[in-house]
Amino acid sequence: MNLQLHVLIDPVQMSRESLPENMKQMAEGGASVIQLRAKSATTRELLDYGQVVKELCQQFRLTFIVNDRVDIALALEADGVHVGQDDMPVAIVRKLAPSMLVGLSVSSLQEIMGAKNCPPDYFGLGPVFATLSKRDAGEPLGIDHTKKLTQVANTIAPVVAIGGINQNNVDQVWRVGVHGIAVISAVMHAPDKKQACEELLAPYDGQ
Ligand code: TZP
Ligand code: MG
Repeated sequence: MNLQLHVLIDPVQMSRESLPENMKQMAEGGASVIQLRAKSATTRELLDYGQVVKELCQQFRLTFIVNDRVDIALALEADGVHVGQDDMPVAIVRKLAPSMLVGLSVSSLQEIMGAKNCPPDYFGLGPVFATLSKRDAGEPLGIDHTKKLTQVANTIAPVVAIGGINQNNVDQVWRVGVHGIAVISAVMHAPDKKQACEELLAPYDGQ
């Protein structure tokens, strides 16, 4: 699975009408995963918007992951689901959705070690830097701590870094040995989504 660049999208920041062009641009720019993360959407909105996202992911060969909601991921036949520490445990997701990729958010050594017995397919580790996109994201880890946690976490599951990552600081993030990065604002706020993705991937040396 290509974990390099996850873009998290929602119907507020990316209207349904704009999805075809925006997702085409993101795919051309090198995005590999689209995660549907819509905290304020109703179940029906998630299903309707998610169906469009899913079809475009198939068209542009992007991996489609749903945040939080195993039921929505199953209903949409998504490629995966991303859960947090307060969501359904990975072991239960595996039982309900055995063929689905599972991502798990972690932000401490304790949370990383807690995943050892039933590892996810990848970790979402962060927030690396301060972020305005998630109110309860907690204190930024900073680059040095991110590096230490990444080294441990990578022995359990590949790490995807998240939180405040943008075109100006992404080179530091790639240098700590992560397998991928996940962003919201660095792509949502960029007028040219293809260029935004290309710039995030430019310092990646494939190590
Ligand atoms: N989890 C940790 S930080 C974050 C999430 C979902 C938000 C990332 O958004 P941004 O705009 O890339 O900082
Ligand atoms: Mg969650």
